[in-house]
Amino acid sequence: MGQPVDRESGAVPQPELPPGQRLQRGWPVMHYGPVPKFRPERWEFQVFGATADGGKHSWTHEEFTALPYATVVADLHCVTKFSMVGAEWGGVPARVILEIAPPAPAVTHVMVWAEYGFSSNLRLDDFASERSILATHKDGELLTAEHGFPVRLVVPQLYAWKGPKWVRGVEYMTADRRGFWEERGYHNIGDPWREQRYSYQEEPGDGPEL
Ligand SMILES: Nc1nc2c(c(=O)[nH]1)N[C@H]1C(S)=C(S)[C@@H](COP(=O)(O)O)O[C@H]1N2
Ligand SMILES: [Mo]
Repeated sequence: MGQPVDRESGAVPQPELPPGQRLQRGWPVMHYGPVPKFRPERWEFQVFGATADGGKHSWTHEEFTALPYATVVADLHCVTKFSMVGAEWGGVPARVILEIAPPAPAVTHVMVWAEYGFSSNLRLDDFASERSILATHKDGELLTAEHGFPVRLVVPQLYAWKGPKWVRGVEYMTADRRGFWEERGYHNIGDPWREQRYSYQEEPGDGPEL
């Protein structure tokens, strides 16, 4: 059984994409700056900021990869308009981190930090969503260096820049603050289904003053 083909047009139906996106074959590499070199002995994953116990939590690479593992099938939507669909991401659900290193009750947002100071801010609810995952694998294989090894965040309901590659930590915040691209003209929330691409589209309440 192949894909169903529309008899009149001969077209293969496309998976449903957010407005303005087009399907990309293969998997492009897209990021700002160089690909960091992974040094396991220096790597740790940290949770800090407004934690419930006031302390900082950290895991070595070995500890991080021993955390509960799950898979999520999700698409990547780049704001430059390509989408990569149907990937199976494997890794540590963001919810696991929120359970083992809980935020203080006043936390509303998180800043996800990556190598070289790259960052992206998310509403706590987006980070905490069921399908948000700190991925170590794609389609059953370890991520490659250029796609974010050892860990990248995937938040299926947001544009892909909201998912840093080479993640090193999560900062719990009691007020919103803009991350790297959010300070540079991209939308503070970044919902692809609402085409929230650029900060000039923001409405009052969508983000901190620019
Ligand atoms: N650390 C880091 N992560 C990043 C970026 C970046 O510049 N730095 N770019 C984002 C953007 S814009 C996209 S589209 C996706 C691309 O992921 P890919 O290269 O695996 O396709 O990574 C995101 N994660
Ligand atoms: Mo992107």
